[in-house]
Amino acid sequence: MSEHEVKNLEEIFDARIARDEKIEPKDWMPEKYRQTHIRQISQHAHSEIVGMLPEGNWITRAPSLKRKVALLAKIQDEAGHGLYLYSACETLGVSREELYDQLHSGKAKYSSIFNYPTLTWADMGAIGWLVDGAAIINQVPLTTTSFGPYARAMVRVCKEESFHQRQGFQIMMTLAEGTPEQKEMAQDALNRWWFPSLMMLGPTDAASVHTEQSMKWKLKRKTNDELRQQFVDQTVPQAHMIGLTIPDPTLKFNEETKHYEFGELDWDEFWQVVKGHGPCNKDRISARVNAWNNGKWVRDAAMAYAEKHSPLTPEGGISKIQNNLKQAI
Ligand code: BYC
Repeated sequence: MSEHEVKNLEEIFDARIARDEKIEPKDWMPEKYRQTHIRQISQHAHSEIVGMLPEGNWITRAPSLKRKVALLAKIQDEAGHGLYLYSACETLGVSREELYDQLHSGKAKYSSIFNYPTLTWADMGAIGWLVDGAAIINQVPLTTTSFGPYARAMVRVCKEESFHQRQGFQIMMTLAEGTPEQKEMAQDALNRWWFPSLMMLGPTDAASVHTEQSMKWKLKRKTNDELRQQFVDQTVPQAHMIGLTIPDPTLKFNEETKHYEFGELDWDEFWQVVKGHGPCNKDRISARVNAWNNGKWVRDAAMAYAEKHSPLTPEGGISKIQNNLKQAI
């Protein structure tokens, strides 16, 4: 393609973005747009799948059958989110195997938040309330993102995340209204998950390398700092409502701006975790790699079954059609 033709296509593409049209997989798109989407959507998919692990740790120790059923359902939802997102990513021309390989080899990132340990049952409440709460704030704007398959996946994901957030908040509320020990457990979980949840929304706008371009492409609709402020403004009153204290002595409500002001986050800790040196990074990756290796026989069996029953193979459909024909004659 000549330079002139590419420029022409770029102009058409930019005009479509300006008109808020959805870009679909077979449409022409700049290579950088495609690569940026593969990066973000695959990181998002990996986060959903790795995010099952900290909660999976508590399925066998949930305090009642009702709590166990709700937690199981939530974790299964996360698996579903991962699958929609991997499928959306595949429409951009990358294979599922490549994406898994990037995760297992440590090349791909996933959300920093899932590299922290889940020490008590209250952590299940804190994850639902804070982590899924932050995820909703991040993902609602993504329902109007410019790439069609990503936007559509986000609509369903956000509905399910709302249930997750409520089940988490309900766990925290029950603990906060319980015995002094239970309330202390809830407060301890809030103390440990508050700052990692704020950092989950990404580095400050000043340090964010992708925000400017992603906002132009309408991949991102809000900046990391805007999302973080929205999360703080929404969550602080919820903590007050259930009698818990946000572990930030500098936190204060600004009557003029109508926003909460909060303290500096520990960005060194954030980058350490992102680079693989958080408390659980190694455990998370080895759990995924083991699951992949141990699941090989299931994938092989599923492929053998599919081949046997495929209308395109002699053992499968064709012989079945022949048998049916013979019987009909
Ligand atoms: N952790 O330029 P920036 C869930 C990286 S799962 C690790 O601001 P961007 C759930 C970033 O990738 C929900 N890395 O990037 C599941 C970039 O590095 P690369 C997960 C991070 O993309 C189970 C560099 O830092 N949600 O809800 O413009 C149970 C510079 O950052 C993080 C999503 O994935 C991080 N936290 O903005 C419960 C949402 N933050 O790629 C719950 C979709 C940044 O250049 N993703 N980095 O090597 C996004 O919205 C955006 O990608 C982000 C970052 C806001 C996260």
